[in-house]
Amino acid sequence: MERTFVMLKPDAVQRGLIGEIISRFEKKGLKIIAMKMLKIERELAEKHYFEHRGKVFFDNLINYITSAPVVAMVLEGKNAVKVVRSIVGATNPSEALPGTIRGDYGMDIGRNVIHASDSKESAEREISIFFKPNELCEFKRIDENWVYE
Ligand code: D4T
Repeated sequence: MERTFVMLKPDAVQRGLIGEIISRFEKKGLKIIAMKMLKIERELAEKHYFEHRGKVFFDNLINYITSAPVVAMVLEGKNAVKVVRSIVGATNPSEALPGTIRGDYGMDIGRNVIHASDSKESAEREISIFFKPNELCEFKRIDENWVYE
């Protein structure tokens, strides 16, 4: 089983999309093993997006992500990183396919609703930034034998 990090961005929270988005992951069969709502401090935002430091959109990205609360979570499942990225859709919502979260709920790259880790390594790094090890819950979901062969 693999773990990935997902964050519902301030626009998702402000637009009342938390439940809709979480339910897509639950129905798919992904297991939520950690979740919290928080207002991201600038320092944390800059750490999370360190790879974009110096780019033209960096300041706007940090202002946006720190502007209102977010919902951070860890999802677990077979090939979770890849599966979640495909549910999330392309970075730019105007190019994201209908049926994906960004394709269904977004219009602008600077308001793209959700973040999901793009590799196993990023997932591990991002999970450790947002969660302490004892905040990750190990449990068996009752439907696991019906989700997996
Ligand atoms: P995140 O990291 O938010 O899940 O997005 P992606 O993984 O899909 O895309 P990314 O890292 O390339 O971009 C991070 C973040 O920056 C915003 N952005 C990106 C932007 O405002 N303008 C741009 O030109 C790009 C490339 C959107 C997502």
